[in-house]
Amino acid sequence: MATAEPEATAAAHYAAYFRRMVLIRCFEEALSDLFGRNLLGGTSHFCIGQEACAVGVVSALRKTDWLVSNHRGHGHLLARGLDPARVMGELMGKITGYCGGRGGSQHMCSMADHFLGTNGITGGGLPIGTGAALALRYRGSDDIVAVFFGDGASNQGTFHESLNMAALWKLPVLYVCENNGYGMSNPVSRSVAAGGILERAGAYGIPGRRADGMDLTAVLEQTADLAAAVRAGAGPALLELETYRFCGHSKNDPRVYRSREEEADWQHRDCLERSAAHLRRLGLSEAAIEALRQEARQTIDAAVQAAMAAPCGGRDHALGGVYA
Ligand SMILES: Cc1ncc(C[n+]2csc(CCOP(=O)(O)OP(=O)(O)O)c2C)c(N)n1
Ligand SMILES: [Mg+2]
Repeated sequence: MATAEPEATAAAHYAAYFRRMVLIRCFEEALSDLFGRNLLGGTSHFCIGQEACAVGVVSALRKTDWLVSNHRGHGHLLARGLDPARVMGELMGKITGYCGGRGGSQHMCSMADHFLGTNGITGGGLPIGTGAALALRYRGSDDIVAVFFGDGASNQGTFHESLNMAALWKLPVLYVCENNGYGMSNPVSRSVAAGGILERAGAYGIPGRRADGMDLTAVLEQTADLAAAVRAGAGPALLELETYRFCGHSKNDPRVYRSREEEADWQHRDCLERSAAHLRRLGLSEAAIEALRQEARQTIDAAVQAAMAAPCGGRDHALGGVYA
């Protein structure tokens, strides 16, 4: 981070970030297990491998800054501090879920947490976040918006339209691309022209950075720098995070479009392992690190139990909030 912290404080902060990343991974592993046992229907997009992106970006922002997510959004929700039992409840269609179980994985929002929603439409969050930034400007707020999207979404028209307007109007929005190398089975090398996502921002005069999305410290630092400039009125910025999803695109993806060797290379860069090593350097014992992992696992176990025990809404509940 920009300001130097005393060592004990730095270790405590970093331990909290690490615990949050483990929490996200445990959540996704629990989901995978529930799907495997047919206790959950439909599908889901796991963010295993990308946890440092969610936790690094969200932790470097204020709690009052607004977030917009995409279809791979569980990490973003949990990084903001939403209750895992209620996120799980939403996935199970329970009334305890953040949208009463009506939205599920890809349509989950919490206005109280300044979270404007996950989104199943590729690139759909970009104009939402850009519009929210315009609204903040009208209100005279110094909060900003961060929009998460993928490399595939940068090929959508919404990406270009949003960046164009945000640049023209100098809107307080930070575009965060989690470049995990693929949009479904399509590699970036075959789908993204102009060099990369960062270069595309440059075409609109939008400044940005490219950072190692597997390195929590790098994500924290780059986000803090860019967010400070956006907040100060410099206009939009873009952060491209190089990352990888260790899992398939969604629940049933045999991953025939990439090699096991490539996956192993990225596994060696696992953000959880690297963060654990950093915690050791900061003086945490192996037992203390294991306790953080254990605590996260227990929280997720309890969240699954609570979500499973919660009721589903009836017919009237399902129609609640329908106005037309
Ligand atoms: C408008 C639209 N087109 C296609 C899809 C199908 N789809 C779902 S996810 C996805 C790939 C998105 O890739 P990327 O933006 O890189 O995100 P990632 O899945 O890699 O996190 C596609 C094409 C969709 N949901 N919406
Ligand atoms: Mg992608």
